[in-house]
Amino acid sequence: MKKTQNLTLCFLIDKDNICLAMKKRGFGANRWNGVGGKVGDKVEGESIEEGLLREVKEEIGVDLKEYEKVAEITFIFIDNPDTELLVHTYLSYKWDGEPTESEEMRPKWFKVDSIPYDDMWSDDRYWLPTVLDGKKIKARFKFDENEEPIDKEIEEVENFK
Ligand code: 6U4
Repeated sequence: MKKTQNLTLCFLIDKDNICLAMKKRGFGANRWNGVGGKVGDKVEGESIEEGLLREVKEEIGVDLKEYEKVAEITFIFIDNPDTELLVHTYLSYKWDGEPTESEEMRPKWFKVDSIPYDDMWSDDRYWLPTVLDGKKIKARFKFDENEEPIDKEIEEVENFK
């Protein structure tokens, strides 16, 4: 039976700057990424949005005030074919507080035209520019044992159901 694990991912945007965070430990360590994590793991029964707000606060210490869902991305790993990761991805333009380092993440602002794709998950270059351009997408990536995408599908959508 296929299992789906819901996760969240959020990028703060301030004019032409984007906040990325260096993952200091665990899954995806040593890469720049948005912030987020598993939904329902630490807090049973939480909604996707509750999970989003909780993880952003835990990882970089900010309270999101306005955010918009921009992507739903499914990741499948060839060595773990029975579990799909479903990553609910958001952009936020309004929050309280300053991004601050935690045990898990070290945030840093980058110009949107110099995003360090070589030091990020290898799928990001295929979809992040599109969502930063104001579009919404659904995508699906399959990774090989080296976490390189061997299959990708990306479609633009009007909205999410
Ligand atoms: P723990 O360590 O259990 O507290 P948690 O913060 O709940 O972990 P974690 O670290 O597994 O969850 O979250 C992974 C984060 O990485 C989520 O924000 C989703 C994101 N992510 C996973 N695969 C990704 C990929 N291929 N590309 C990408 N982000 C990915 O851009």
